[in-house]
Amino acid sequence: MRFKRLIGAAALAFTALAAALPAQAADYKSEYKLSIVVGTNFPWGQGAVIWSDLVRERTNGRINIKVYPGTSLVQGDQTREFTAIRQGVIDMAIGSTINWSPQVKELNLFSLPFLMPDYAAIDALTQGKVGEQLFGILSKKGVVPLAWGENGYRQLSNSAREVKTPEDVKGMKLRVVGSPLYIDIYTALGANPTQMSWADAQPALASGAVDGQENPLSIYAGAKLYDVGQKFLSLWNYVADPLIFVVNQDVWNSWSPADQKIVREAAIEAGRQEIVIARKGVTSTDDSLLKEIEGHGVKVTVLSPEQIGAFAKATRPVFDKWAKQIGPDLVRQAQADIAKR
Ligand code: X2X
Repeated sequence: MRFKRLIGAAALAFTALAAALPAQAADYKSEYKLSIVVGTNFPWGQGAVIWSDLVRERTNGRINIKVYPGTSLVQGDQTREFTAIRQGVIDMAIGSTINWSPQVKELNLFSLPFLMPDYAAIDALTQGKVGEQLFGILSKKGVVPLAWGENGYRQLSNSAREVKTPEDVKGMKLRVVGSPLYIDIYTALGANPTQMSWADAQPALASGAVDGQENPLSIYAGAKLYDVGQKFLSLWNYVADPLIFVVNQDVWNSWSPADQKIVREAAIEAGRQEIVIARKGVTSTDDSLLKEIEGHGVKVTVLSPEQIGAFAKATRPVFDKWAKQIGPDLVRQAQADIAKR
């Protein structure tokens, strides 16, 4: 009897131990869903591939990431991506600040027209105090921010005419992204902006339902927008959207500290590499992507500082209105860090 009880106790203890020991591994999912907006042939998507490959290798497959392009986990509606990450419908993502700005108003900072005149200005924000503050804000919203990447400076294309002055965009029907700030910018310029997802934008451009759009050159070229009549391209660097690597908070908590470290370091490494890829071919020392675009019969217009000044002046009220909503202190910090870059 006593013996039996002993055996019973031992069996119980063993079961408890068995349950406790592999608990951590058992909590791991067989697949982690990583959301991005475009495909893996774009710099953005390459960043996702680099991140997931590094993590898979370094965790010996414990963390197996699958990339879901086209924001397919939210049926292409990229403005719902952030909410889906918080809710755990999406485990991890590399997201554009623009797409998450409806839920995180401070991310509109990067969309303030003509705030960041060059790459050093973008870096001064993402790699400095502003970046830290934004990561702090994200951390309180159910996601763990890990690293910065870049979609790029957004340039304006259209099928109708060369754009050099605000006058030129008057009445133009333009597809814009998911922050109301963009509606304000193009309304201030006298254009006719309409908000739609990237998935809807491409057929709308092809059918001529809209005249133009704005996107980084890597997206313009990767999606072959020159083949859907977008033959006029104005380079004006008016805004740029950084990308942010994040993991859902609960998913993050389910990983061992050692695995968390691997995922974080891999994100930082992938982010660095992705930024290099995103900036390739669009600088004065390497303009190969621009040349490729021109090769498709596109009229590329590089706006002069004076021409850019006219657009900055016309959109200044939008800047001021949104600076208040974003937070005047954060905007002042950004301007100070850009000034001393
Ligand atoms: O929708 C866009 O324009 C894109 C692909 O650049 C973003 O996701 C912000």
